[in-house]
Amino acid sequence: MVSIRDIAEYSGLSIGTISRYINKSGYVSDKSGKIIENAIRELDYVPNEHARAIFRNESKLIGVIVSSLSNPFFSELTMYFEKKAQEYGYGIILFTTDDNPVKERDAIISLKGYRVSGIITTRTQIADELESLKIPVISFEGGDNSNLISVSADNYTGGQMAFNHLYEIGCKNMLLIKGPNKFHATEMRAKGFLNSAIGKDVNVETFDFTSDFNLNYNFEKIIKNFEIKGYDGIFAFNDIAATILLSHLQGLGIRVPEDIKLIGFDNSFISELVTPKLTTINQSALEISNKCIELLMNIIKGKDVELCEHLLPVKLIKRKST
Ligand code: XLF
Repeated sequence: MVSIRDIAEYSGLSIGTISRYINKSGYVSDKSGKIIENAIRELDYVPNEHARAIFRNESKLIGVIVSSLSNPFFSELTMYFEKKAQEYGYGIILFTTDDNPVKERDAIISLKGYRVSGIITTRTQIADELESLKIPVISFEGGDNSNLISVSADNYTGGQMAFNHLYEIGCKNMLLIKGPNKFHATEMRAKGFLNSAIGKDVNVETFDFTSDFNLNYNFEKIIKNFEIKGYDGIFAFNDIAATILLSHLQGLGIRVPEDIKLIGFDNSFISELVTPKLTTINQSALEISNKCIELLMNIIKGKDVELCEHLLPVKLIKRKST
């Protein structure tokens, strides 16, 4: 392995000068810089990141903990986390948890071992433990009652938008497919939806969906209810739930939007791939990831960051399923 010592020998400059240049930790003249660049190229030198992390007690890495990559929203989010982190000269280390607190705890232990500079968590199940970490943490959908700095879409308004849209297009007998109780975001979407229905001439029923993405989910039970109760509009708590539902409805010969209107939440790429294209509430994975990384970088650089839930705007995207 080529080391700084080899670069020094090849270039005739001191190890101190080379180290200052590579670590950007002090003055090096332009002339020496060019000589060092040439030596690096010729010898194909790559800095030993492990050694640098140990020396600084910090790596140029950010730990990213996401629920699951099989949900397209989280894969988009992860892609943007990586892109934005790179703009600041950081890489990411990724862990997935399936929303399991034990896996999340294990991920944190590993990330501490890697000496990451900061951590971004999504839908954390261990907020109290994260609060006491000595590493900067930004929590996506961490909720408003933890002491973590969190970023979320404006889920409550999104729920209101979904209801208002179904109501305006004439739905009178609606079904809210609500996400798991443990997710703050889906609770807020459901609240916004249900509160908007108060005082209106509509029937709204709620179905508790216990997981995020599960192809083996018991749809039979829901579908039976459609036939009996004649729902005319459905709000599913995210796009992946909505699209799975769509395929089951179609399998049973129930037409969307003719028999039932369907709206999701996320505006992940899958919402445009299905037929009919899915009406949904946009929460921008790009804006969310940019905000998370910017806040994290500010904390890492010692700048003041407001300790609160940072809410990002949502938008109704009308497509063919309604
Ligand atoms: O936690 C919520 C539920 O699912 C998250 O924002 C998502 O919408 C992602 O699909």
